[in-house]
Amino acid sequence: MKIALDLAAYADRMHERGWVIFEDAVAPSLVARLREDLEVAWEICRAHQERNGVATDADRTVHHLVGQRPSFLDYIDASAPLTPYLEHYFEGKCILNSFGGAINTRGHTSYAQRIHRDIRSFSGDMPLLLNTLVMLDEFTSENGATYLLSGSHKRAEKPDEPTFYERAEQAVGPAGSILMFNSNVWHAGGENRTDALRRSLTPMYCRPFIKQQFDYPRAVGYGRGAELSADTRQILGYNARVPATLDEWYQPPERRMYRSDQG
Ligand SMILES: O=C(O)CCC(=O)C(=O)O
Repeated sequence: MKIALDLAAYADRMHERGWVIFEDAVAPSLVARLREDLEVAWEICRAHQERNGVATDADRTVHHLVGQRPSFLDYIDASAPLTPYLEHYFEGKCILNSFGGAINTRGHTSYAQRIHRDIRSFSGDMPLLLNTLVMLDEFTSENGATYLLSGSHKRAEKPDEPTFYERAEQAVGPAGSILMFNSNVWHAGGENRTDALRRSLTPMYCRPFIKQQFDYPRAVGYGRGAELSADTRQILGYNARVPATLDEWYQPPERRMYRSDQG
């Protein structure tokens, strides 16, 4: 992964607008594998959604991809160059909060196309949650590039719909670009008015003391922690786990489930 934006410019944009795009960040070969695996993940998730009666309002959305197919874990590995940007935003370490995706198609809508933000409690200046969206196809105004209202991370109130669509900008970029935004920013997926797919991944990150939406270390396997890179182990949450037995609790600092450097 290559990130062309320097940290000072990133910090400035995140402060003022609340979002940035890292253009062409993900290698085309990995983008191609992620696209293929997204289709497989859709079949897997769809079967669960249908079995449990929650297959509405979903327009081919998928959830908790790490562990479903190898390329999703490879993305976490490849995204080590994001760490300085993530740590700058969080003023310290962070972990993966969720890792979903979507295959947006003409004529279908999903919950992500309503004006929303992904943190239920406005957190103001306290960085708790951060969205990313990996463009697996080129994002254009025609295929539904995400709308974001710049600066809206500084206000608690939801903008009304006319104001939002009058002022919001669309995050356009070539396939392989990463949109990153403060989770307090009001945003909405756009409508795909083309016959081509608009595919995305949406890894979200949080401070390590916040509960993950899925227990990624358990899903990947506690036993596999040692074979992962230090960055991947950190991001998946291996350093911020909850002990479930006294044996897991009573451990020397280097083997604790929740490490002292996690905030
Ligand atoms: O699909 C999009 O463009 C927006 C995704 C979104 O709203 C989200 O990840 O919260």
